[in-house]
Amino acid sequence: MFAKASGLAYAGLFVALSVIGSASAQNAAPSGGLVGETHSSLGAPTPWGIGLQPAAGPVKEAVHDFNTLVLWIIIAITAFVMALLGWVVFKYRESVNPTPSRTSHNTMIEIAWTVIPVLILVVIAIPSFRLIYYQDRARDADLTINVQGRQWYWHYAYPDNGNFAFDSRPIPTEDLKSDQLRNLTVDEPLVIPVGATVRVLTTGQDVIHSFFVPSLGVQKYTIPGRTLETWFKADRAGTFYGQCNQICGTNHWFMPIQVQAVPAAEFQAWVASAQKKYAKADSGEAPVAVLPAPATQQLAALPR
Ligand SMILES: [Cu+2]
Repeated sequence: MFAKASGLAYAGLFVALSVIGSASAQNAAPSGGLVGETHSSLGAPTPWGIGLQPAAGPVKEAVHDFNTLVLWIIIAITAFVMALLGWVVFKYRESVNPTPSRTSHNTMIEIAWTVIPVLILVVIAIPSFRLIYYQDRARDADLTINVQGRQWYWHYAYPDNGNFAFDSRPIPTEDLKSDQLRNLTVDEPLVIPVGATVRVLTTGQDVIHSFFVPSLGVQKYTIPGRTLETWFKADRAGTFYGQCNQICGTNHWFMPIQVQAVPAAEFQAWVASAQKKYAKADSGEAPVAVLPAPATQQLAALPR
């Protein structure tokens, strides 16, 4: 029985490896494309959506590739274990096998069920580390944006485009226009040029928040007293939504993120108007943290 079982284990590994092979082959082809290369791509959750949001840039495409690889490995392992269980239940049922074997050790099979999982983990670890280092730093960034998480709004600064800074808050439900998304559309979106490598430096003013935009493949904690780096690139124009995804206090829901990717000329025009409209980031006249009305009311109601 054990000789048979270990033969089966090797057969299972062979199946698993060939599945991994085909999953890697798929990686060579472009993946994670968005439906229609329209001028206004949308990165937002959809009702009954399954799986990851479509990719709007290279970082998210790499996330998709890694997710596909791990998914196929999970499918192979699950199918193999289920088949093995079914085989044992059927073949060694009491009616055909009344006196079970009393064997308690088999060196070969014990080595196999130790080494094979290790190999599977190595197969997962290599692309996993590659992805982490790919997301880690912006090489040859075209612009830098400072993102600061605050209780409870986002504070954005453009240090190399005139060093202006502004706050971003959601549009209250009662003021939403028909094309605006509840708890996602904000008053002052983060504007970026299409195709530019955007370096993001995150800090936290008060507690830990997290800057998370699924369709651009970016997620970074904003930690008080630390500066973390990551990057993203939108390879098409559009609106890409995200949210703070680190529970940061009573108005955590009040921190949606809206990234507006526009053509370079449009971005320059926006920068020119933003320099006039917003305060200098380090002038000492940066907007004072004024809590929006709902937040103020909720805070006042809290027991102290
Ligand atoms: Cu939060």
